[in-house]
Amino acid sequence: MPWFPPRWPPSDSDRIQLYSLATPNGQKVGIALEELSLKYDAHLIDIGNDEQSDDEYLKLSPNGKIPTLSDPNGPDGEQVLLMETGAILMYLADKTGRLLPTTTNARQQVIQWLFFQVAHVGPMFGQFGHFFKFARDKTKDSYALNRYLLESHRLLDVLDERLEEHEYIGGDSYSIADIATAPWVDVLGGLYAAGETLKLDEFEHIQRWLQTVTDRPAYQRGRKVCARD
Ligand SMILES: N[C@@H](CCC(=O)N[C@@H](CS)C(=O)NCC(=O)O)C(=O)O
Repeated sequence: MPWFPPRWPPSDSDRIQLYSLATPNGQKVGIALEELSLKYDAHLIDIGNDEQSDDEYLKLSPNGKIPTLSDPNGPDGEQVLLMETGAILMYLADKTGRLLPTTTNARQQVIQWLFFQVAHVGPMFGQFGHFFKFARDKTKDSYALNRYLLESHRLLDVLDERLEEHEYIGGDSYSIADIATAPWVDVLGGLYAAGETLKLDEFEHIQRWLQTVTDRPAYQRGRKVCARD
């Protein structure tokens, strides 16, 4: 029998359950679920109120972070519980046979850039946003901000070069690597208001790609899943 956290009961116990908040990490899974036209229940986990540390939530995510996903009808007839967006996106792609190519080289390219996002883009842009926006008044020392600013800029260079040669991050087609990366690039000029500081306009290939991705109706619906307002 599938287990559901009593604090966040399903509306339909056959559906995928998403536990999330519309931060860049949370948005990735909402966007993928919308792109794949999967039916799901969305539960807002308010990290501002420390709901990610609730004992029931920790059974979904031992690391106490959003988002998490539960599929009560996993492919082997067993419930699948997952934390970590890279693992969740790969699971949804494999479940549906979409957004991840099947030939070895093309598949590994997408996985490589997906790992690049979760290992570098997310953590570094997140630290940059912390010191640039959220903790601006907490320290007068510019060391941390400069460190993450330089590294974020360097990562944008890497992405821009990749997108000069390929239409999408993973290669020729839209994939989970784009879904993982776009919310993190979007937030720089959006909530972080760091467009000028990072000179985002100068990354012409990123701008072309970001426009194409954010124009997708599923992206626009998915980014609002588990939004506070
Ligand atoms: N590597 C994780 C990162 C998840 C993550 O950092 N989530 C943040 C929100 S964007 C969180 O839950 N923060 C709450 C906390 O740190 O207590 C993933 O890709 O899923």
